[in-house]
Formats: sequence, C-alpha cells, structure tokens
Amino acid sequence: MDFQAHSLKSSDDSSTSSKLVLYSFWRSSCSWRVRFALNLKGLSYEYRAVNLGRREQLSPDFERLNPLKYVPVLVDGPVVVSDSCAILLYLEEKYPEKALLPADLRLKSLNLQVGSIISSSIQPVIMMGLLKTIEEKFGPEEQLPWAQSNLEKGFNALEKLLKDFSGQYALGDEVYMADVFLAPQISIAIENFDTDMSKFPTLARIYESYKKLPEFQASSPERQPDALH
Ligand SMILES: N[C@@H](CCC(=O)N[C@@H](CS)C(=O)NCC(=O)O)C(=O)O
Repeated sequence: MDFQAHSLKSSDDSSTSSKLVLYSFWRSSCSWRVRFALNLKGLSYEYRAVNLGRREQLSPDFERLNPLKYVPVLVDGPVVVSDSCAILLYLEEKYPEKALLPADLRLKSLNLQVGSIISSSIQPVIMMGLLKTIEEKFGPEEQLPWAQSNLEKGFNALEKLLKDFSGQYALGDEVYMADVFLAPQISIAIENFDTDMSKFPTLARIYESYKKLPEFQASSPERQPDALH
C-alpha cells in the first residue's frame, strides 16, 4: 500500500510518472467499471489495492487522495480524479481513442442515463456500508430483500429503457459507456444477491455478450492482484 506517493498538493508536478495509477478494491463495482474502461481503451495502468475489509480507505493518506474515502481513484501524472463517473468522463476526453460515448446525441444521452441510474439509484442503495447498517439496525435477514428489491427496481427501468435499443450490447453492437456500468452491476446482482435475471431478458442477453469480452474478463474481481481466492 502506498497512498503517500500521490498525496502531493502540487498541481504542476509534471515530473510524476505519466503511467496511470488506479486505486481499486477487487470486489468494488465502481472500481470494476474503471478497470473495464481502461482495458477497453487499451490503457495500461498500475494497480494499487485499497483493502476495504481492513478499512484502508479511512487512512489519512488515502483521505488526501479522496476526501470522500471511497475507491476508485485514478492518478494521471498531476491529475487526481475520484468517483468512477468523473474518472470515466476524464478518460474519455484525455484518451478519446476507442470512444465509449458515441457522437450521436440521443445515444450519448442514453449512455449517460444508464450510467446515472446505476451510479445514483442502484449502487449507492446496495453498497456494503449501507447493508451493514441495515443488518445492525433491522437484523441480518433484512439485507438480502432490501438489496434485491432495489436491484429489481433499477433493473426494471433499465430493461424498459434498453429493450428497443439493444443489440449485442446495451445500445447496439458496439461496447459503450452504458456497458461499462451495466456489466459489473449485473454480475454483482447475480453473484452476490442471487437476482433472478429471467425477469430481465435484455439485460440477461447482453450480459452473456459481456462475459465473452477479454477486456471484461480481465477486469473481473477474481483476476485482480488483491483478490482473495
Ligand atoms: N460514486 C462513487 C461511489 C464509490 C463507492 O461507493 N465506492 C465503494 C466501493 S464500490 C467504497 O469505496 N466503499 C467504502 C466504504 O463504504 O467505506 C463512484 O462511483 O466511484
């Protein structure tokens, strides 16, 4: 763990190596989005693990990188960006090759809408910290139904939104930013929360396409250096 190296205040630290550094936790879906996008763009990066189980995100050094104390954080030379949405938009501008946002305005806004539904209305209401609070306040048996009902609400909306636009992937036959948000979220819904995907045929179908993508496979939790097998 080395959070110190990037907690420099200087904004003109151009001497810093230009290699991208990603602070990530193997099981974090927000980190997974960024890993998937970096792979799709063919950008190599150094992986720095932040062990959320050991609460390393609360250390003063990490807090200097992200005052909200969440992963992921991306460091690109003097630029430090936290929050997966901000990171993805940063990457899209800085590294426009293999664009994840299409030029067509309608498609672009649908991509942003899918990302926003997942990052604002699904992930925050099923995140580990909140589920722990639910367990403490209402009992362990309340965790799973809470997560499942919130996933179902979000997935119902996504299914309706995407069914007339999807192809091999969420918005046609190209992989876009919507897919970067969807793929980890669907995987987590299935693996961690036993979500019945037969209710969401479009999402279930495109998830089969994601599983075949080498960029997605390489971004999966169990392939990360900090994975506990
Ligand atoms: N909106 C943020 C959310 C980040 C977030 O919730 N990160 C979680 C892991 S997916 C985290 O660091 N949790 C640590 C904690 O709850 O203390 C993003 O998209 O990056």
